[in-house]
Amino acid sequence: MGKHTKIISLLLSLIMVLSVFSIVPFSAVAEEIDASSTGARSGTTGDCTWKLDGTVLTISGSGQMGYYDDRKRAPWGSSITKVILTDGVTSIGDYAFYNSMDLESITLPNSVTSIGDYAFYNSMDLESITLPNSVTSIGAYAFYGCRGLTSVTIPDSVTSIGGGAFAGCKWLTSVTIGNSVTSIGRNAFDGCTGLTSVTIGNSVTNIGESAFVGCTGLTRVDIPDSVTKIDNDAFHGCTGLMSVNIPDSVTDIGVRAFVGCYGLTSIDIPDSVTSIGGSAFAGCEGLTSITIPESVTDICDYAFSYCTGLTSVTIPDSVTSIGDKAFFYCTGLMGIVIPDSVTGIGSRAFGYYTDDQYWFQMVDGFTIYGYPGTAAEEYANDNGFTFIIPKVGDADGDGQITVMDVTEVQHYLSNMSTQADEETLMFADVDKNGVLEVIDATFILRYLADIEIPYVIG
Ligand SMILES: [Ca+2]
Ligand SMILES: [Ca+2]
Repeated sequence: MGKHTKIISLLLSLIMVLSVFSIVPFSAVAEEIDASSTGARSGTTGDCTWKLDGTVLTISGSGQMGYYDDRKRAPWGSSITKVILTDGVTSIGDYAFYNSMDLESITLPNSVTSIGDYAFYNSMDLESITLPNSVTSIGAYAFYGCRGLTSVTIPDSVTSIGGGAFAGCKWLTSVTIGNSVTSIGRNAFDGCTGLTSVTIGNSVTNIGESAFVGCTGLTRVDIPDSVTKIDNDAFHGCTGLMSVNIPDSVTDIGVRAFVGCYGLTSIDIPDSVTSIGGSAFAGCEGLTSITIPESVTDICDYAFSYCTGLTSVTIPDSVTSIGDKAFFYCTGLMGIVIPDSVTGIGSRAFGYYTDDQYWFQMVDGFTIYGYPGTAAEEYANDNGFTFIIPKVGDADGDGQITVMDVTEVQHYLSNMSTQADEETLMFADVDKNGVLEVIDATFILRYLADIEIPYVIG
């Protein structure tokens, strides 16, 4: 068949399809497209009135619109393309434009203070919306599935963003959250895969549960210092996230808060954080070192599991418990220093991974540094790991003071690669000033030459 023959036969079949439809009376089609179940073209809604002109809906009056729900839908139906709200209307009712997939434009007057739950649910043709500076609340699922929206500015008047408010807005690339919002509801931006930029206002205290889950396009987030809680799953699966700051106002990092953020290469946990939730950083393969702040007492189960890039972990003596599999499958980690404050170590907390057949395997050569009679020694003995008591001056952590330790310090100071991680190297901080310097190496050399030094080595 030639190219033209193909086009002609396509046209013919189209005409046939059209002729089938032309049998149906036009008025019936029109009714199905335009009007509501009642067929009404105008009426009242709450304190206001509404009128349909073709597919253009005008709502006027002063006061609130009516509220609708799953069973009682708005009388104007869902085939509208444009909405005009006149000044004086104070709310957009729940379910007002639910599933209005053809809605392309709406203008909100400065009198609107609230946007109801599910108000624009699935209005996927809506490409932009300007929220006036009178809006104080955005309801749950208000803009759920509005795939046409590319950017949203939440004005400073808004104090709350409901759960799921912008979930599934796939083409949303930028969001600015105003300075009066105190709480970002759960799943508020769930699955906004196109989101690359988010600005969080400085009144937000809680980043809600699953607020940014699956926002794979996010590369950077600045959390303002008003935030005290990063809730469970807040940034779960934000695989593109390369930079996030946790300000020192944050006390809680929820369960799975950053799980699977494998683009993160570093994270500073401030010393305001008291609790690191289970699996909080699990699967953050890009992290190379972690310093647990002195404020943390519990490292929960799986907190840093599957962080395969980790080579150095610093645990302060505020920590009393390390949960089950807290550092499981951290195959880059060759050793860990456990302070004597730790009284409980969970099952396979560190030094283990699973092979292709899902059998537990021990990380070859994994060494535990700790003190006699502690949970660390018990864990090492129970699992058969090498256990070494830290010695001052033992930079390579092999349990002996030799000239190799001096070399190790010198390598570190000249930015050459070292055998030991930074945590172990700090055993060579002879003068205990928290910094590894030439003088520390000198003290070790003098010790080896039996020259008296003002510090204890070994
Ligand atoms: Ca040594
Ligand atoms: Ca020093």
